[in-house]
Amino acid sequence: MVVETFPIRMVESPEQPTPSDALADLYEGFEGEFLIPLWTEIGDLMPAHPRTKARPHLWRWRNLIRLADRAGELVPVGRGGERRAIALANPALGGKPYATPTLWAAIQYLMPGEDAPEHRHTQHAFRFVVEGEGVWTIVGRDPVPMRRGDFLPQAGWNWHAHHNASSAPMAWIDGLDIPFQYVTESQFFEFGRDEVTEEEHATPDRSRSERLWGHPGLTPVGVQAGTGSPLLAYRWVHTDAALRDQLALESEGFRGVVEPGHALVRFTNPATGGDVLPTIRTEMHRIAAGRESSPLREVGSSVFQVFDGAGRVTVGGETWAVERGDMFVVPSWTDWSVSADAGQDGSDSAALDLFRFSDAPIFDALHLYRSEKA
Ligand code: GTQ
Ligand code: FE2
Repeated sequence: MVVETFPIRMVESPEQPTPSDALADLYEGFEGEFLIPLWTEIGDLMPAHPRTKARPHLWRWRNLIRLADRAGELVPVGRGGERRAIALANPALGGKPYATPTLWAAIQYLMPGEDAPEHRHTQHAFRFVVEGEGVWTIVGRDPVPMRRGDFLPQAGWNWHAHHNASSAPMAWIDGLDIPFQYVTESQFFEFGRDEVTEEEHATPDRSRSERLWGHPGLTPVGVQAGTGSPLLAYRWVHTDAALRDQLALESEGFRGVVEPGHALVRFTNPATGGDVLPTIRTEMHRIAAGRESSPLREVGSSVFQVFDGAGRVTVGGETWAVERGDMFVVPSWTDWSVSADAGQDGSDSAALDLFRFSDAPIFDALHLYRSEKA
């Protein structure tokens, strides 16, 4: 039988006991009994502030979409693999398909006429569309159209399938709390029906969920909302108008933005006003042309996707010029800031729009969230 041993470090240092044969014996005794002392581990276990294992990293959309297109040609989608989804793997997380220690981010791809089969899982999920249209995600038998700029949350344990009803391939991004549920060992998964009905292949312009829950400030009385947002699509027209109004109010001299030149909206659950998903916070940022956000560090990790415009992003020691579709990671307690390129004519059509998702609700719920101006 192979007994795993824990390497307990005996080192020469003012904070450590003086190395000796007797100390080596003691440490061997610990190892034999599967015991580890705090004093050799404390620096790593209990640092003064979060020390992330993840690394800032940027994925270029042109590369993501090129490789997803190729996967569309070579890789079938169906039962077993479930989804033609390709995960962003943080280069510092040991080859795991994790964008951050808690978050999964992937590009998913469906060919014309294809179906991704029905299933459900405890992992909370969402879709965000940076370009294209033609896929309906069918959530609890409600077909929900997906188009550029739309944000579509799917709280855990809802049945869902995807159907491309158009004659062109479509790509979008998925965000899930797969790594968080993996490390906390809380996942469940079930296969659904192998095929959804013809009725569910319907292509309505709006989902039933939007007809119930998609009217600002109006809650349908007598309708039960489950876990996470009952509204299954947040449409770009609304998000865009909210951001435009914030910046317009600011330019008119009224209070309207989180900081000068930076409009910010959070996607919220209309039944509670809280985050759309129990473990994932999602936001849309708009940085006016030529403006920048102030550097910030926060507990928890985020993934961003550039929705529109061009600018510069600084995360930790890295700076990148970014454009539409590019995705990047901000690890925990890592300084980040963004700036929008100056517009040709000074018009705000050159604003930088950034979709962001993070694990903040987890830390909020546990009273662990902190932020600091860098
Ligand atoms: O679309 O249902 O990227 O279950 C990962 C797991 C997408 C999905 C992913 C999933 C899905
Ligand atoms: Fe899924």
